[in-house]
Amino acid sequence: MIFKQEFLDKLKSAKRLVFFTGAGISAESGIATFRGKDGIWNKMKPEELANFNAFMQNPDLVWEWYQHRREIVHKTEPNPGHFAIAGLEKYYDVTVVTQNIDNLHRRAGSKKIYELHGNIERNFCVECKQYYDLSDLDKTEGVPHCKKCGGLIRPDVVWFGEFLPQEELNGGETSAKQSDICFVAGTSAVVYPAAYIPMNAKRAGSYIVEINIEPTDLTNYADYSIFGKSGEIIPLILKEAEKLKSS
Ligand code: BJW
Ligand code: ZN
Repeated sequence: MIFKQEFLDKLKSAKRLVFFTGAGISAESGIATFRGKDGIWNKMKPEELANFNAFMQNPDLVWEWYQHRREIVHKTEPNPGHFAIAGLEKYYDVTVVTQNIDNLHRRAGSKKIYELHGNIERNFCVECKQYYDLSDLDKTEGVPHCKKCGGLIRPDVVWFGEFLPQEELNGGETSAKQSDICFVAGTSAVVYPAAYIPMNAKRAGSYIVEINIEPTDLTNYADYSIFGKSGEIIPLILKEAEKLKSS
């Protein structure tokens, strides 16, 4: 792969990198994306499962859906894309701003991570807000109940119509605005307010590099679009950085 010279120049002078990531970065680990031809939501309507009303109407079904996805996440490993992002920390101040709930960036060794849509390992009581790690919960059939107040326990993820965690959103947005290069990897960039982050980064002067297997809503906005699998492209970027930063 030959990268555009303008991008290589940016990579040489850059100090701060942001990786704004979505489901596509975990696709090569075996986790299905939401949209696109193999997306889980071609088979299941998101509004039926990923919103609070759906949970209250059918908590067992929604809980079982998350349990199923947890099993998949526990069986998978970070892929070369996740590891290369962590590897770039040797040369840059790297911040990951992820829409993913799967923990794979952390497991790959990235240190500074903002999770915009929560984390599938955490849960909380809808009544008293008590937090529960998965290990704190007895394995039950269907949705577990709070040990303090008996309320329903839900995954700590952000559903449609819910606010994003303010500190994560602010932290992610600020890092992206301050970055020299903002990579946008494996996201369709259609879910807001997360999708505003790379746009605001560009307005603040960052150089936007998209990595995706196909064009997205962001492609016209990006300074450079690299079409290919993130698990193949990002390791090549790490190799370039190694050369540039040691020369
Ligand atoms: C590869 C690859 C490989 C594959 N290599 N690439 C402004 C305008 C319009 C609508 C709104 C707006 N503001 C708010 C809204 C409403 C709504 C929204 O955005 N709707 C749009 C869909 C139209 N937003 C919200 O409701 C948000 N909350 C909110 O706004 O609060 C304020 C409010 C409060 C009260 C009332 C009203 C408003 C919350 C959004 C929460 C999103 N939650 C989910 C579920 C999380 C939990 C779970 O996982 O179950 O988050 S939805 C789902 O989409 C998930 C993802 O994080 C998110 C983004 O998806 P992502 O990551 O981009 O995945 P895909 O599948 O879409 O794309 C994968 C990409 O990878 C593709 O492009 C592939 O090509 C690519 N790919 N393999 C590289 N190997
Ligand atoms: Zn409770």
